[in-house]
Amino acid sequence: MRRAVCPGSYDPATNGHLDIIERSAKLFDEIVVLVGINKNKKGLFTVEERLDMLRETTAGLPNVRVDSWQGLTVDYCRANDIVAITKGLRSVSDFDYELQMAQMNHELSKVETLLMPNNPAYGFVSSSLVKEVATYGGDIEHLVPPVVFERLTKRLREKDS
Ligand code: COD
Repeated sequence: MRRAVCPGSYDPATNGHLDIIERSAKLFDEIVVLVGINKNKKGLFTVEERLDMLRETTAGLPNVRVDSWQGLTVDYCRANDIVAITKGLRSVSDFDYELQMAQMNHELSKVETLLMPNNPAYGFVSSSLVKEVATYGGDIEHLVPPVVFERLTKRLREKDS
């Protein structure tokens, strides 16, 4: 079985993430959507909440599962017999950063990285911009999965009250 991971913070997942997950799922027998735990960065959503939203969002993709990990992505790959990391590329600045990480990860573990050009419909979408726009009442419903829209709206309302 050939497995790959789609790592990210997913705070929260967007339709840009989902596009990369769906396309990755067509290329491998199994995809693990991996939420990276960063103890130094407090997200808007807890890791459990992110996993929950990702589970609901990917429920229709039978070869996709969801997990979390604190540490190097390549260590997760080694421990779980995973041969590749898949990432989306939105811009030249993404490319510079992702290329360096891909080379480091290969050096550390021989795990390959697949860099996929993003769907242009979501080229401007990031978790942080979605949160910022939603905070000021902008419409982001078409940019995120339905469960994310629902929980993001609720979370921002709770923060306001
Ligand atoms: N369209 C297409 N792809 C997208 C979009 C979009 N609109 N938005 C995001 N993506 C893709 C990108 O490939 C991005 O890399 C990935 O989704 C994740 O994005 P985020 O914003 O959720 O996550 P990041 O960039 O904060 O994730 C960082 C990781 C957790 C992947 C990274 O820090 C990591 O691998 N950490 C573990 C420690 C480690 O191994 N470090 C690397 C050492 S070389």
